[in-house]
Amino acid sequence: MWYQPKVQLATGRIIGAEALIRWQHPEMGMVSPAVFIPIAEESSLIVSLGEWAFRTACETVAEWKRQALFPGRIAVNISGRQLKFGGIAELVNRTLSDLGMPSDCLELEVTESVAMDDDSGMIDVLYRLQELGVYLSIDDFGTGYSSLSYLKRLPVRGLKIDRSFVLNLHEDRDDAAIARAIISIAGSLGLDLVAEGVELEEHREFLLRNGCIWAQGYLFSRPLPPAEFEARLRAQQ
Ligand code: G
Ligand code: G
Ligand code: MN
Ligand code: NA
Repeated sequence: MWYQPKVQLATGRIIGAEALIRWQHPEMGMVSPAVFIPIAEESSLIVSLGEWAFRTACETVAEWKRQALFPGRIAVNISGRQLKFGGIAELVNRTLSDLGMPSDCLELEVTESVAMDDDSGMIDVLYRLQELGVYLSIDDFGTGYSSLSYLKRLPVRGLKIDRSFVLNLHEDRDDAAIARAIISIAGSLGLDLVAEGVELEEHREFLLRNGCIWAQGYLFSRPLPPAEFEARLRAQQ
């Protein structure tokens, strides 16, 4: 598992992290999760892989918390199949109690298409997670085909503006308008907002000027192996 800082846009200060799975293959080199997660999702492998990813991220962050190094929440990506069939609430409950980690240290990111799945079993799982005190956020916000009504229906606390809207917002009027609209939706609904894919100073300035407070992206840091992430945490103590 690697870790990408989530930062305060105004200062660059780390306020949390997203855990991202990595596969160093002996012959193929680094294989992207964009390649192997969809394949794992075709079978029940996603459940054991997801459990490993979740547990590893929580163990690492619990240790950083013990050393008072890590602020805020660790965000873990959860796929639709994991939510539906993975016994996620039990996994969360068991892992947090094993590690003595409070549930407000944990965030789960689910994509918009997963959150919109009308399956009532899915809705129940999200409410069970909320009851456990887990923070839920919508990943890649704006890319699913959304009616927005699901935001009222589900126990969602935060949104992540998809990086496809951030990439050109300094030179594309439509992307700029979409980004402003998402900032406004989050504000009106009382949801937290993180902008993804912040790569340029122009992105940072635009987002700050338009009221976005938190971000993630290469301008601040790429995803880092745990030792490098830990060094960043120590450097900002
Ligand atoms: O980190 P990277 O950009 O390579 O990730 C590509 C995709 O893989 C992203 O959509 C990301 O959400 C997903 N991903 C990364 N790590 C995990 C993980 O631990 N579990 C799941 N389900 N998806 C992940
Ligand atoms: O789908 P999800 O948001 O979980 O995907 C996160 C992925 O986005 C991570 O795998 C990470 O490698 C990638 N990522 C993070 N920051 C940036 C960025 O600034 N630019 C680009 N192109 N990708 C990024
Ligand atoms: Mn994510
Ligand atoms: Na995303």
